Amino acid sequence: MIRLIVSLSALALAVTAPLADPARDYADNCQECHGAERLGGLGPALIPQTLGRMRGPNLVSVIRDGREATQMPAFDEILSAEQIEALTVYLKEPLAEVPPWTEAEIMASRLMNEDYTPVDQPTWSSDPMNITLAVETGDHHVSVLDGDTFERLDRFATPFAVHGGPKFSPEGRFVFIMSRDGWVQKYDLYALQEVGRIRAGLNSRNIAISHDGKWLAVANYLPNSLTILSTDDLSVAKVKEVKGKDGTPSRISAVYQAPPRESFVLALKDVPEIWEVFYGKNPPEMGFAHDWRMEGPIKTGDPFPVRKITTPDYLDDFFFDQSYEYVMGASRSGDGGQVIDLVIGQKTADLDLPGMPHLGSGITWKYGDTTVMATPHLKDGAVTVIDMSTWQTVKRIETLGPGFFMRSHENSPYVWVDVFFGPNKDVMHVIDKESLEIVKTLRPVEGATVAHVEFTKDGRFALVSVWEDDGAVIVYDAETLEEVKRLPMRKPSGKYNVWNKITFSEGTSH
Ligand code: DHE
Repeated sequence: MIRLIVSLSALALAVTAPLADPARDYADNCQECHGAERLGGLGPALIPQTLGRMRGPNLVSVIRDGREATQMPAFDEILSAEQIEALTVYLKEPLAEVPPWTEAEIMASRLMNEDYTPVDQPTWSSDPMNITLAVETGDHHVSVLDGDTFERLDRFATPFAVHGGPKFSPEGRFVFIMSRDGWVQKYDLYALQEVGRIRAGLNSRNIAISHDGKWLAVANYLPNSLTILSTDDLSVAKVKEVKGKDGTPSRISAVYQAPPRESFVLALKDVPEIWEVFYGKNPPEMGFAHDWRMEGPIKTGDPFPVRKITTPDYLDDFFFDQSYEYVMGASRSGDGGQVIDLVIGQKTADLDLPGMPHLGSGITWKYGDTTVMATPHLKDGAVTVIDMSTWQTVKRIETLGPGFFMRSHENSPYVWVDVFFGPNKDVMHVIDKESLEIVKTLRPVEGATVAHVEFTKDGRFALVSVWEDDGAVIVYDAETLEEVKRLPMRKPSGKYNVWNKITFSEGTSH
C-alpha cells in the first residue's frame, strides 16, 4: 500500500511538474530584457563569451533569487529547479550564428541623454584633479569621490559588468567606462551627468583614449573588431575587422594608447601579431617607414592605418616602458616573456617571467640609477622585479599567494600588491621600493577579498577595496600605513584618480 502511494505521487509529480524546455522558458521569461538572440538589451548578453566567468551555481542562484539592486527578478516561483538548471545549460551553448555588429548596428544602439546639460565649470567645489572614481561591481555603479575629504559627490549607474580602467579625457573632465557587453558610457564629471552611451561591440575587453582625447578605441572579442569612436558624440569613426596577415580572424585581448607614437597598440588573442593603429601622424612621419616591408600593406587614405608586427609567440598581456618604444609581453604558456621594440618591429629580449605574470597591472619606479618594473603572478605567490635597462630579473619577491593588482605613487616609498587568489585573499602586502622587502602585511577584514589600490593625487593616501558585496573602500595613510577612514561600498573593484591617470603616474596602470 505504502509503495503504491509513493508511486502514485511520483506519477502525479511527473504529470504536473513542467518539463524543462529551456528555449521556451527563455522566450517566455528572459528575452524581453536579454534579447531574442541572447545578445542583450536592458539586461546583459547571455552567451558563453559573457557568461564564461559566471560559474554554474552562481548562474542558478541569479535566475532563482534575482540580482539585488538590478532589474533582474527572482524566478523561483515561476521556474522549477529542473527548468532553471536546464536554462543554465542552454545559456552556456554557443550561438549558431553571431549577428552582424557593424557601424549601422552600433550607431543604432547609441543613446544620448536628452536631459544632459553641459556646464562651463564643475558644479562642485572639490579639487577637480583629485577626483577619484570607485567602480562598485556589486550593483553596477560608480562613486565619484572628493580625493581630499572622501565625500561622495555622486553615485551613478553604469552598464552591466564594467571591466578595465575607465579612461579620462586629457583635461580630466569626461570619463569613459566600458562593460563586458560592449557598452561604452560617457560621463561628465563637471556636470555629474551621463552624456550618453553606445554599444561598440557585443563582447568587449577594454578601451583606450587617444592622447589628444579625440578618439576612443574599443577592443572587441565579439565580433573580431576594433571600434573607434569619436569621443565628442560617441559616433562611430571606424570599425576595423581584425584578421592576421594570413587572414585568420582574431579577438583583441586589449588595446592601449601609445601617446608619443600617436597610435593605439593592440594585443591579439588568436594570431601571433601585435597591431599598431595610427590616428595621428602618418606612419612614415614616425621615422620607421624603412621597416614597412615586414608588415602588412598600409591602405592609403585610411585615417587609421594599421601596422601588423609578427611576434614569435602569442602575446596577449602587455606592459610598455615610459617611452612607449618597448612592449613587454607575457607568453601564452605562462613560462616567459618577450620584449618587442616597436620602432624596429622586432623582438629584442627574452624575459625570465614564470608563473603567468599579469603585465597589464605592472608598475615602474626609479631604483638606484635604473628603472625597474614589477608585476604580480597569476599562477604563483610572487612578484617579479625586472631592470628595464638590461631586462634582467632583479628579484623575485615571495608573497602569500597569486596577486592581481599593484600600485604605487611617485611620492610613496612603498608598492602595494594584493593576494587575490587562495586562502590569503584577505591580505595586502606593502613592499619597500628600495629594499624590495615586504615591510607590512595588512589584513583589514578577516576572510574578505582585499584588492586593488589607488593613491590620491599627492600620494598621501592609499585607497584599498574590500571586494565584497557589503564591502568598503578603506583609506590608509600611505606613510604610516594606518587606517584613516572606511567608506561602505557594494563590491568595489578598481579606483581611479584623475591626476594619476591623466599625468601617466609611473605607479599606476594606463
Ligand atoms: Fe581584468 C584591467 C584582462 C579578469 C578586474 N584586465 C584589465 C586589463 C586587461 C585585463 C587586459 C587592462 C585593461 C584596461 O584597464 O584598459 N582581466 C583580464 C583578463 O584577461 C582576465 C584574467 C580574464 C577575463 O575574463 O577577462 C581578467 N579582471 C578580471 C577579473 O576577474 C577582475 C578581477 C574582476 C572583473 O571585474 O572582471 C578584473 N581588470 C579588472 C580591473 C581592471 C582590469 C578592476 C583595471 C585595473 C586598473 O587599475 O587599471
